[in-house]
Amino acid sequence: MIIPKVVAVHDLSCYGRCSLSVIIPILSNLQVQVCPLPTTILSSHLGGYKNIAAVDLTDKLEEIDRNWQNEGLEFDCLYSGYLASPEQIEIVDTIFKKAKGNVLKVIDPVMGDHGKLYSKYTEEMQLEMRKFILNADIITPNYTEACFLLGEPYQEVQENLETIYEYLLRLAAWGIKNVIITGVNLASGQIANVGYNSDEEIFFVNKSPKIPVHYPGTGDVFTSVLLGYLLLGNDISIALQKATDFVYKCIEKTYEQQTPIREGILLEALIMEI
Ligand code: PXL
Repeated sequence: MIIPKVVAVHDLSCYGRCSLSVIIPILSNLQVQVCPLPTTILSSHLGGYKNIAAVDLTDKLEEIDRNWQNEGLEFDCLYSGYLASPEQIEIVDTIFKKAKGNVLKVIDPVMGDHGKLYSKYTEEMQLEMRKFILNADIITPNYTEACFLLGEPYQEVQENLETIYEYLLRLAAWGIKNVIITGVNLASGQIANVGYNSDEEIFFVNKSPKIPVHYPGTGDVFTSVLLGYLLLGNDISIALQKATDFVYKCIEKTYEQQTPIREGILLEALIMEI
């Protein structure tokens, strides 16, 4: 039995169901081994809690990576998400660049949502992120992040997907094989996740009904499910459908329970349904 190994370069938010707290259980459940490379330990995620306690692990990233190399460890995939400073982006960029062989590189360029950058996200980090994503085989920006990467204005609602197709082609033209833009708000009242594979020159569109709530961590859930299905050998259209369906189910079931939004989706209740 071959279990794929993923290096997951993300923060550990200890409360609020995002980043490593959802990535590890989801990928494990899909029979993928997660080797966390934790960038920061935070008392919670940054979306709704005050006076967050943090341990910055920037200095440890290279040390952990060196140790793994000295041990001769090999991985099938590098997967990064929220990075907290330009230094972290630079270090992770070096780690991605020196990965040898057939290593799938997945970058979720976590920078913001709802038309705004996260409060700690500086102009410099945005520029670093633009360079860093050039390492990727797959990127999964949400619509807000796609706008920031391309320097385009944020629009609350899309009449159709023409603009999104254009954004996908522009990002793919940077040399990124698979680009997926998530959370596109359509005038029809639906939410779309839209992908493009530049090898086959095909678009993928998955739509789900819009539920009027935004839980933190759903981007991490989405990309983890997508990645798990890809590493199990599914093609991207199947993986995208699985990720879209699971995130929708999580939001729908969590919304029914009316739990605090900042606590994220009820992953424990739903994880067996991935
Ligand atoms: O889910 C993305 C994410 C990751 N890490 C931290 C966050 C967020 C989103 O708010 O605050 C620390």
